[in-house]
Amino acid sequence: MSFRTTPSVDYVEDVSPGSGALPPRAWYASSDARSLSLNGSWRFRLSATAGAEDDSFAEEGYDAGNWAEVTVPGHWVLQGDGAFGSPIYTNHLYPFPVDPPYVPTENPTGDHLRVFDLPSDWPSDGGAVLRFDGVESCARVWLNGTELGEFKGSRLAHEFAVGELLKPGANVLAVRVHQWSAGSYLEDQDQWWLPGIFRDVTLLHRPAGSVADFFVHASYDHTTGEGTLRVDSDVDGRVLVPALDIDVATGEPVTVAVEPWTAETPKLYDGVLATDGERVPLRIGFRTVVLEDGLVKVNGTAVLFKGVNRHEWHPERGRALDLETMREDVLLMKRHNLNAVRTSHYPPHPAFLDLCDEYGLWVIDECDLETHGFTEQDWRDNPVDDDRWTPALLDRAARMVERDKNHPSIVFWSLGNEAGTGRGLTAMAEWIHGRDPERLVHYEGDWNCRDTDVYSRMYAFHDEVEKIGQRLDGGTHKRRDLPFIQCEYAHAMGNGPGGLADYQELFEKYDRLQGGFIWEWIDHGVKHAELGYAYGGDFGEELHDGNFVCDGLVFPDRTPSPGLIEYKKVIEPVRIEGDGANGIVHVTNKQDFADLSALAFEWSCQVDGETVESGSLAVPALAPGESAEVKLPEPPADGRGGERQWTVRALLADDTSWAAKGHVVAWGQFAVGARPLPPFPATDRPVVEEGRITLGPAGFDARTGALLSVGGVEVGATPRLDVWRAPTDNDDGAEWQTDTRYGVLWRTLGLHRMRHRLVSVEAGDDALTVRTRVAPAAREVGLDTVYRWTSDGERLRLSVSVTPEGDWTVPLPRLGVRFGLPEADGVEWFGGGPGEAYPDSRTASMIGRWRSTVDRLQTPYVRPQENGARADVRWVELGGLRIEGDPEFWFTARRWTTEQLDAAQHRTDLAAGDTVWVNLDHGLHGIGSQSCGPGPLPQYFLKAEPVEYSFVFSTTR
Ligand code: IPT
Repeated sequence: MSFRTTPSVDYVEDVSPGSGALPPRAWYASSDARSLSLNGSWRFRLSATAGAEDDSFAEEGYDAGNWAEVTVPGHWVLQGDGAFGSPIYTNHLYPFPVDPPYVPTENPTGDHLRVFDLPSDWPSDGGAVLRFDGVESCARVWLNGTELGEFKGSRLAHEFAVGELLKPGANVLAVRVHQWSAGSYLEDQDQWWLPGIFRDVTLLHRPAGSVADFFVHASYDHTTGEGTLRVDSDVDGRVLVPALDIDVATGEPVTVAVEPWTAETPKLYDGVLATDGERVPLRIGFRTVVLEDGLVKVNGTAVLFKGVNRHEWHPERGRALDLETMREDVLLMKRHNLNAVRTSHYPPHPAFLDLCDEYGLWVIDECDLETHGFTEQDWRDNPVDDDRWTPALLDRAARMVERDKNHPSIVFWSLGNEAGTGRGLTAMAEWIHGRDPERLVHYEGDWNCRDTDVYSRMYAFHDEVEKIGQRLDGGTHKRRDLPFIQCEYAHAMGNGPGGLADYQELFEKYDRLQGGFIWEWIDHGVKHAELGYAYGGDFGEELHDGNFVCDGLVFPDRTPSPGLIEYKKVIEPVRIEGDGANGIVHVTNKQDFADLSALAFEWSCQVDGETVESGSLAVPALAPGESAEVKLPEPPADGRGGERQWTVRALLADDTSWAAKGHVVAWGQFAVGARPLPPFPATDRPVVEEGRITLGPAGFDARTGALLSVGGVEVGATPRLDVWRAPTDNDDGAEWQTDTRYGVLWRTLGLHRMRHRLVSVEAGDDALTVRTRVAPAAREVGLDTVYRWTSDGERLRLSVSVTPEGDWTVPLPRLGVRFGLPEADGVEWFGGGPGEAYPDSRTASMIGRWRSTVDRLQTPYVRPQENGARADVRWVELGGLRIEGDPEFWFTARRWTTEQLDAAQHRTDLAAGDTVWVNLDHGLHGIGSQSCGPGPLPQYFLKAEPVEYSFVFSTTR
């Protein structure tokens, strides 16, 4: 015999999208119809299972006085200080058994209750709808004790008709939210699992005769300069666009001369859709998106996407984003020269798309769909290839397209991410193509491009991308005629990505390559009292993927990481190159639509990194793709024989909506001549006395050859060869990567525990020579290292020569010297800055005079790792010492050792010691993006080869 002891929760595991909700429609804010936000504090009760509690809480008069409270929008696991469970991070693994459509009995369920007063002047005519903009993952809703229905599709809007149920005075809204549901199988995105009502809840008045749904069709004919507008509306009305003298009936096309909308020139026309019942504001952007000549063209021009993948993230509020945070993302993107965003991997809060229309960003709007975990079972039982799930997939496609269809910024609809292939995806694509033939369809998972209008891939290596650019990649007939984008590339996890400039060069070289989208925008670190930012595993998850969730161009608090600064330079809209010796600048407009009239140009001339003269540079308002040569003034006289260079900058000529006048969008630098290197005469001879050797300003330990002091500056630890760096996420690489994962091999070889055997200390006529052999235990490979110290009486020169011995099958992480200073704080240098740079991420490093502090030199990656190197350093001053390099060197200083950095798991594991550790490197190995893509390209390898390099030390005190 079987009987039920719990209320029915069958809908939770039902593959259907739900019941009771209204059909999807455009998302908009009416000008005159009333609305009431139901955001705020709600009563909250958490149960361990879906059916633990009956539904009496939804009844009027239920006393929830002893319940806890949560803030809506929000995720309950991020509220209540752990009392409501914790977040779980997995990349693609389902954190429950793969047994579709069933979910665990342990299914955290949050009952939410909100009693709201209907304003006394709330109109009594017409109807009302209750809108949920996002609830993860399944909700059942009651108003005043009457059940409205249930729904799934976490990042999609759902509305219910509630006009009949509303009452004057107090109304009781009850929402039961289940963390897991059949819908969870469709939402296996690489992110935290975060249940809750995480987007707005709004009550909307729907006056009689109000707009139900409408579709703005606004195309642009680049051959005539005319736009055609037609607004289809379920309810007849008129369409008014005052600036264009448009006043037409809905459904009627009208053609007039317009300025088109592009991401570079986001011209929006304000309009109104007026029906008997309401006025709806329109923001109309005229543009036409087509696939033509194998290219994605907007308004007749092929577009180069300089994009990023954006997840919604806030370190305290998770995916519950406020408008200011969304605006901050858009402003940061615009200020860093990005022109495109893929809303990985779900439709964002609709307000974000308004911002993209307004500020100008091309958008790939992606459906809330990913079934990645099925890859673990070779995609068996994948919901996208199982007809029972197709209604849910079509519901998701429709909810995305209908909600977002009026945004000019959206050029692609994306079916979802990492869901394999199957009939359900084809059905989605067919439906979308039919509903909106004016946009293109994207999906990465089908390399045959059966359903898509673009060949899209992720993390393709440079050589393959080049082959695709040359159309030598084969593929289906259909694919061969399609343009190519990388919907994800350059994995920005930890230090990196490296290799961006090399990708960009390919994108610019081959027409078929229409750019890409960096993975990803922001680190999803969760703010944490003890750890700084928490990542996978920090909440004791059974399965997790560690810090793979921190792979963004900005840190969790949206501070740009060096990767974003590098990307900004790599994708700058103007290329500024020059011939410094002849004083010629070559300027190219690399934009697709705008001329250069928004920019002003400035030249400056530096001697030894310090600007001595500057002025403005007249550059013609070049059309897209055009270039010009412009003559620079005569360089200032070479009075003190320093190193002279030009810097030319392109700045905003006026304030824009996204940055102020003077904001630098692009720059170039070119040397007037080579860096002069004065000779260093070795005039002094080492003097040996009572266990100590004196050479010029320096003292050494006669037994070990260790440097003890220079002038008055005590050296805590003598400069000695260093090859180790705390491996970056990109050094360690992802286990599936085909490139060699050197981070792992370096440790296996023992490069983190090199031993230094002292061979000899020789005080000669003009030099102190210390010979050593540096090698790891258990290995025969080694580095013969000779330190040769000389002095001109005032200064001290160290020349290091390194000769590898044995069979070195790996590149070196770094090659240089490391030493310790007892104290140092302020740092000044002449070289690359102001930020971090590595061999394949150094494009943004600008030569100049820079000042910082040891603390500020650190890049605080969420998981600590190698960071903070400055490139091309001619000299640096810190801790009372001045160090000049021959040749230029890489400089790093930190208050902890590399070993401590290597051991740290979170920022808070790093504590300042009493020594400042300084690395002066002759070479560094490249960074690459192997945490999900290729390692460094061969030209950025630091090969073990014989080298010699030197430094001159003097004191500044
Ligand atoms: C790719 C995913 O699409 C994305 O969501 C994210 O997980 C990214 O990788 C890595 O951070 S899938 C890739 C593992 C092939």
